[in-house]
Amino acid sequence: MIKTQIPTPMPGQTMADQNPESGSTEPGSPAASSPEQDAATRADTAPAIADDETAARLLNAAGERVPNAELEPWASELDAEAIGGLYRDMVVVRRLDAEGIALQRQGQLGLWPPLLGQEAAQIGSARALRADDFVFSSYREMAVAWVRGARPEGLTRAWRGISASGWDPFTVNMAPMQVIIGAQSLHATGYALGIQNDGADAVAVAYFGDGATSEGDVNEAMVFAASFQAPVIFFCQNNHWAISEPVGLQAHRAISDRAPGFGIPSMRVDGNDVLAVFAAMRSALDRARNGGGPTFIEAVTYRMGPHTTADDPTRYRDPAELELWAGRDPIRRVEALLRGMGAFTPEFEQQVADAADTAAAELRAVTIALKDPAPLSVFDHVYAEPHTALEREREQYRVYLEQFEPPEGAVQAADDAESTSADNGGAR
Ligand SMILES: Cc1ncc(C[n+]2csc(CCOP(=O)(O)OP(=O)(O)O)c2C)c(N)n1
Ligand SMILES: [Mg+2]
Repeated sequence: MIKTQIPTPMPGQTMADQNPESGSTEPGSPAASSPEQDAATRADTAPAIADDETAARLLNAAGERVPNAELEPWASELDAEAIGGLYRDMVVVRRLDAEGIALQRQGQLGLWPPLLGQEAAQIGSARALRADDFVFSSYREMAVAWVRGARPEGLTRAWRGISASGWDPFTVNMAPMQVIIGAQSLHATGYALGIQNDGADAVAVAYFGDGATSEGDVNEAMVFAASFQAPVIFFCQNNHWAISEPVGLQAHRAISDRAPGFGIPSMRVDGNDVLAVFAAMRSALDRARNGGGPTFIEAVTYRMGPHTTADDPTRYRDPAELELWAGRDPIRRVEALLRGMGAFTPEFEQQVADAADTAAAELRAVTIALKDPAPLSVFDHVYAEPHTALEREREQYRVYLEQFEPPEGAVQAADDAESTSADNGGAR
């Protein structure tokens, strides 16, 4: 499944520059070019960005089933109805994602991290989980939160800047999204050790990106997970970019190659194939539930949009890449499969379109209706127990705020926000 790649030049280097005698071309050194030129060079030198040959799959880009003895047993329960459900989920979250971008552009959200192109990786993996499994994600797993049961306002609360989490972690069994790259892999491993100590058969799952695999946290989590055979799955969505850094800069071999070095079995699957992702996840879950310890899954996918709405990928990536990956669209291939099975009827298509429109309209309505919290409530949720330093800071801030006229409607909004926060249980 895994292919070795020839070391490629670092950004700003040519192959000749890899010779130490040829002098320094470190990015940022006097000889380095402008950021735009650096970005162009990176895209030119990134290895095998188009190469997904080594990823295991059950469904190719044309929507044809392909045999895979390792994955097939784990996808056997996916009949036409179940595949239709995965298709519906993917269409709905793509629509929610588009709505999230629109809401940000209209000033209703501060930021939005699009998942366009990663629907199969997120839906296939999340649908494989049980309700008592526990997810620790990054900021990009809106579709996972949706599947876990976070409802529309939960997807936007944090991006509107009014709450640290959109959902109650213990209702949906998913921790608040993590923005510190890779940190959630440690949280997941710790939680998995708790499951182990309880003698339960639930599994913890850490979702992170290709870039995160270069962080100490992810590597430390893998050491720990392997040492204690923790029931944790490291689910890496290799979307080929860490903001503007191509994956080839940090990974001169497949990312999934790293895990065996820690003693963790790994799989490299086509992340745009929802069936393969589901099967890989099911197989890893089975191992973890039965005392077989951790698994690392690399889902090879592609971030079709910007890193976030604050990013402009046209500054650093080649449009030809997008074209290539548009041809590997995760949703279109399932549509083709369902058509072949005679299950893509006009009624089904209409039901899915209606479900997507309803979800998006609800997301818009509930987001716009979200009230700002009272400014002083920021002190309520930082520490579990109050303490004098916190009280002092709160008082100082209260006096500071008193200097200003409250904006029109602010008092009412603050009162409402307090009750909303309380109604929302742990979602603070
Ligand atoms: C510890 C840490 N370092 C740097 C950042 C800034 N940062 C935010 S997103 C990101 C790239 C992450 O890329 P990847 O792990 O591939 O995830 P993706 O955004 O592609 O889903 C970086 C470096 C951060 N949030 N946390
Ligand atoms: Mg990435």
